Amino acid sequence: MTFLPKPKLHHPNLPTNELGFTRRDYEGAISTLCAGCGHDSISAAIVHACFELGLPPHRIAKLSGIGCSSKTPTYFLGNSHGFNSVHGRMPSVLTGANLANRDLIYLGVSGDGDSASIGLGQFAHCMRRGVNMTYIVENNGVYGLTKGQFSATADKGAKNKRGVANMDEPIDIVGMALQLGATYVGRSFSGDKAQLVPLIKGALSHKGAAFIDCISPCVAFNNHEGSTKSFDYVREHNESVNFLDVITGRNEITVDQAPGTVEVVRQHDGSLLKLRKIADDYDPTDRVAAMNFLHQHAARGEIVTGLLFVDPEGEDMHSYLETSETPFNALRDEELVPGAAALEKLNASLR
Ligand SMILES: Cc1ncc(C[n+]2csc(CCOP(=O)(O)OP(=O)(O)O)c2C)c(N)n1
Ligand code: SF4
Ligand SMILES: [Mg+2]
Repeated sequence: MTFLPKPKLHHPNLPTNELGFTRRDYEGAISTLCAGCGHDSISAAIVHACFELGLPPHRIAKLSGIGCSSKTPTYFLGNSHGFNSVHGRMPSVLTGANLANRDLIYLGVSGDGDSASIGLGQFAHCMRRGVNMTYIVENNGVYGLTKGQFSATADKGAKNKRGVANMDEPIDIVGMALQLGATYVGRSFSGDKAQLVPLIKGALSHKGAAFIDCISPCVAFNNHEGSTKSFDYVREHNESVNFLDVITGRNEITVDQAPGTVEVVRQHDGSLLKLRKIADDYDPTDRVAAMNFLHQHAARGEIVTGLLFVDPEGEDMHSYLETSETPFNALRDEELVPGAAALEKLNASLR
């Protein structure tokens, strides 16, 4: 069985957000993933982020591909729109939905196999087109659903459960997202909720392509010694560049840390990203420097996490394409079918 509804009952005094919703209103069905799977922690972080941001669940559209990671939208945001697409095809389905209705908040959830193996082309084009979305890859370095084969993000030399080493070079999807023009790029770890929740909140508030690579250990097939995606390995090699706090609304904030250690970035929607620096030399608004930093640390075997790059003035696909501001489902017949005279005029302009 893959669908277990949660009982509707909850404590009457659960805290509510500005819309009057409790956290339960952002949950989904009971998870059927393996106990301890990193993906379940990411689902919990998504629920937490959407609750704290006070997002109306019916304004969110969650889309995914195929894999254990892509099953997770069933386990969060049960009152939102959902579409479980084909393996590696979430980005194009989401792009189409976004073109037809720019008013929804788009959340794409995928796996490392779904995005870096079969769906690599889809991932790349969605980033370079600046589709307004939050794109989360739940990265465990294996195809969990099909019993643990190495995916394209597995590190060279990493060993599988039987001790066989992966001999292919890994694809660094964070490096790719930076190079391809994503305007919000972060990496986190499913075991670090304090880092992951604000990172997701910042991404959901961002206008443009927001990408989060979240290392999410597969306890069934890739959590042993010799793996570079296990809980122990990631904890030991995690190099966080900053600590993020997201403040919504347009109120002034007070900066309580020593000058020079806190950076405040105002996003398009007025939300503020308050970044407490951990690495002194790290500038999250310099794309090229972020790429260099990432590669230098990767060569040392370190996994760099935090908000790695943000362009708060980033544009999205709609501004380049000058598409309809009104969702197609709200357009009237005469706007959708402008008639023979309009068609004739258009054809004449192309002759
Ligand atoms: C076109 C197609 N090819 C192959 C498969 C088999 N398949 C299902 S899930 C999967 C890999 C999933 O890996 P990932 O995206 O990393 O998700 P995880 O299960 O690790 O979370 C594969 C190869 C499929 N469903 N469809
Ligand atoms: S097989 Fe791995 S990825 Fe899939 S649910 Fe189990 S632990 Fe998670
Ligand atoms: Mg995987």
